[in-house]
Amino acid sequence: MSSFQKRVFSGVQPTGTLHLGNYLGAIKNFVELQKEFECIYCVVDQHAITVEQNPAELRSNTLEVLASFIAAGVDYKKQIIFQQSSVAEHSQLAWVFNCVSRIGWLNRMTQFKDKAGKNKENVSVGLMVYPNLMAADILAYLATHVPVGDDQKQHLELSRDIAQKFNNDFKVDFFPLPEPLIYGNATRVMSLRDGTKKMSKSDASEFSRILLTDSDDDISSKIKKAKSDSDLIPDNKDQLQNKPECLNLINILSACSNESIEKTLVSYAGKEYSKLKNDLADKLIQVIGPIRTEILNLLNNKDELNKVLDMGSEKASTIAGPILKEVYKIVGFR
Ligand code: AQP
Repeated sequence: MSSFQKRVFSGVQPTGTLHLGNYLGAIKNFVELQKEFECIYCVVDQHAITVEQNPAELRSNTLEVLASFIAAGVDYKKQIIFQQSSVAEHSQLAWVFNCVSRIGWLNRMTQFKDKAGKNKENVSVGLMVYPNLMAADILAYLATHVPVGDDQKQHLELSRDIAQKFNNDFKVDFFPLPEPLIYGNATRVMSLRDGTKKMSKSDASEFSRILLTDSDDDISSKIKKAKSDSDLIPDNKDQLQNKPECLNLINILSACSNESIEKTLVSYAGKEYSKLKNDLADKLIQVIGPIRTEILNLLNNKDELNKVLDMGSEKASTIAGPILKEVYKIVGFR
C-alpha cells in the first residue's frame, strides 16, 4: 500500500468530558504524530447519537472535545480539526459501506455486544452499523494510519476488511488498508474502581476516571481512593498480571513519565501503595494541570472554537469531496 500518501485520521466522541484513557490511549499520540504526518482529527458527533444524547449537552461536549484537542497540543492551524456532522461525505460514504460490509462481520463486534447487552433487539440500528461509519470516516480521506486505544482494534480490522472488499468487488486499488497505531504504556487505561474494566466516560462512578478538567484536589482524592490491596507492590511484571489495579496504576505512571513499566516497577517494588499513589497523583497533576487550565481558557471563547470547527470542516470537505466523487464513479453512480 506504499502508493498511498501517509495520512493520519482519528476521532473522539463528544459523549462527555474526556478522561485519562482518552488522553493516554489516543490524544497524546495525536499530538506526537503531527511531527511526522498530515493529521485529520474529528469530533465524531454522529457516532455519539448511536446512543441517546441530550442535544444541548452534545453541542457543548463537541466544543469541549475540540478544546481538549487544542489544549493537549494539536495544532489546529497546521492540521485539520472538525466536526463529523458538518462534512456530509462521511455519511454518504457510510451508505456505500453499509452495502459492502456484511451483517456477519458486524455481529462479531464485541463493542456492539457489550453496549447492546441483553437489549440487542431494542438498540439503535446506528449502534450496530457504527463500524461502517468509522470505516467511512477514515477512508473518506484515504487515511493510512489511525491512532486509537486498544478497544478500537477490532473496529479498525473491520475498516480494513471493508476497504479490501470494496477494492476486490470493484477490481480497483482505490482504498488503502488503514493501519492501527496502538502504542504507549497505556493503550487500555482501566477503571480506578475495577482493574478489569476499561476507564470510560459512561461508567456510573465518577471515581472510576480522572477527567482532563479535574482539579488538583479531585485528582489526588481519586487516586487515593483508587482500588488497591494490602500487599506490598510486587517486583516483577508476571506477578502484576494477577493484580489488575496495581498494573493499571503502574501503567499510568509509566505512560505519564515516558518510562518503561520495568523501570517504574524497580522504583516501587516492595513498597506500599501509598508511595505509588502519592507519586502518581503528583505526576498526574503535573500532566493534566496545564491541559485543564487551557481547556477552561478556550471554553471562555466559544465563538473562536466554532470558527476553528468551520475552518476545519471546509478543509476536510476539500479532501473528502473529490474522493467521494471517485467512489460514486466506481460504484456506478452517474
Ligand atoms: N480506557 C481507555 N484506555 C485507552 N484508550 C481509550 N480510549 C477510550 N477509552 C480508553 C480511546 O480514546 C479514543 C476516543 O474514544 P471515544 O470517545 O471515541 O469512545 P470510547 O472508546 O467508547 O470511549 P469511552 O470513554 O469508553 O466512551 P463511552 O463511555 O461514551 O463509550 C479512542 O481512540 C479510544 O480507543
